[in-house]
Amino acid sequence: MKINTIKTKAFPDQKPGTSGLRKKVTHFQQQHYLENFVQAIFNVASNLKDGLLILGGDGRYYNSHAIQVILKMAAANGVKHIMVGENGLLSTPAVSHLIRKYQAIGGIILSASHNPGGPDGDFGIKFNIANGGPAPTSFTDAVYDISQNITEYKIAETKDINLEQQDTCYMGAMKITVINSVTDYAGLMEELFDFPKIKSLFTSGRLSMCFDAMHAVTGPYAKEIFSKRLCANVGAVINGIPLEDFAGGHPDPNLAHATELVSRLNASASAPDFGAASDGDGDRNMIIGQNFFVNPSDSLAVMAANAHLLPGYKQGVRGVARSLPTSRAVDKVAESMGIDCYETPTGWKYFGNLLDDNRITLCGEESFGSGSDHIREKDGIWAVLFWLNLIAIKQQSVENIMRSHWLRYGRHYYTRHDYEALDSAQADKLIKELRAQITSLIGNNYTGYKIVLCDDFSYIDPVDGSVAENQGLRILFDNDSRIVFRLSGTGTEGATLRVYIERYISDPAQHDLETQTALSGLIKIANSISNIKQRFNRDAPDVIT
Ligand code: G16
Repeated sequence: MKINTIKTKAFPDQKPGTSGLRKKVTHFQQQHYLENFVQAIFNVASNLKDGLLILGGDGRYYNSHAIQVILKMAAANGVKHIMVGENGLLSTPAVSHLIRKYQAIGGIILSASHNPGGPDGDFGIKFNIANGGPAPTSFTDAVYDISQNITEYKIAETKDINLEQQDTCYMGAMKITVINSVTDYAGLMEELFDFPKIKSLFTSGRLSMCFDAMHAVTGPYAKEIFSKRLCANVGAVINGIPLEDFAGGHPDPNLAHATELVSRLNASASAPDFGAASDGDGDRNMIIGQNFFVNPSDSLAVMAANAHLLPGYKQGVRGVARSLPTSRAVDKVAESMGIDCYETPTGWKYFGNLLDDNRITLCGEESFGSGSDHIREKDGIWAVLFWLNLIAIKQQSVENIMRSHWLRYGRHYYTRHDYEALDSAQADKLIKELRAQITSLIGNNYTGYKIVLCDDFSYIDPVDGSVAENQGLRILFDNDSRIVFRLSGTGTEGATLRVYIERYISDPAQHDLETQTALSGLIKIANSISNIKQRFNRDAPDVIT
């Protein structure tokens, strides 16, 4: 096998964001762009030489091409063995599990998560380390540094590998195993949850469900687990065939994008009892009941309060963690259970050390992500199974489970307002100006809301002492309300400003308010502090979750 060393030039924009490198497909299609970044990964993860690498993606446009390139570059860089998903498909949680199960050195996941796909859509690449979790900042910084000085990369000159069937072959000395994308992951789920109990919900006709795979990677996982192993109702999985462009959709499991699912659950006659959706690479989840939306922050709180009832978590919950902008619903549960609750920056990578150090069992984010110590990624199908198992135990609807939770712990009304495709320089200026004035806001009164704390969140990892600064501007009010401003680290067009708004109400008589109405006072305060509408000439947010 001939190995070519190709001369190249650095690209200035290869700094990974919240979750890997995400750009337009057309950007990745520039000559050497993908190869430069992959070579930088191989240089940093030098222990991949002679080790095992897991490789797969969410099936979006450019996935197949990128996999063949990475296989050839891996062979040229001395990787000993690669396990790759059939047809190049592996969900992000499945990769995390495979890394742990087969003691791989790491995994490369090709995905831009919930971002749209297709030739004009987005593509992405991320690296997960040996614990199964996203590479920490020290790793991604090193990759970026190398990408800035790269002059050449190595690639084998050989034919493409057939990924359409499970098989073992060699590329030079490198072994390639094409594996079933679902089997190992489905086995792990059977260990964690009471499958017979969930199955009896379906076979007895007590529950019907609808899972929207959004034409992304979870289709095959959902069909195997919900339809085949759990015998869910006919039509339990919709949009279950992974497509390169997600059928033109936006594979983001929220009320704005999972519209087919939402309309099915809201149809009064014949509506399924339980609805769920996942995103492009299968790590996000949305849970809904009939005419009822479960906020992701609330979902995490419900999980923390009830995990001990489920077989995989009967030892109890050691501790929990949430990202800064996630509502503090889980904090209330942790407080009542007497366990630790960690507040981390946005990004699943910040949970890795807490999980490895056995400080937490569950963690989650407002961005439709929840997970546990079973792997080191958030996990969409896992979250759906968690809720199904809980319903089977409690024999209650989604809505009743949520309402009983609020009754006990109070309700955290919560919303996120996204302003997308803003001019990046203007968005940076806004954050800079807010940062400059933030401490002076303390003590200010806005009709019933008094500011008691204002800062730019920074985090010291309690395990390794690493520091992450400037992670979001948070404003706390004396009545437990909160506003957080930060810029997204996952967009590919201009800047996305996220405004997170939260209000706590313990009085059950006020648990039925419409969310935006309940938060209207705080929404006004957020705008008056930041002046977003006038600055960017926007009447309303582009997306509200
Ligand atoms: C990624 C990260 C999450 C993060 C989310 C939003 O999710 O893994 O930890 O919460 O992005 O990040 P941002 O607010 O910076 O856009 P995913 O599902 O896109 O990989």
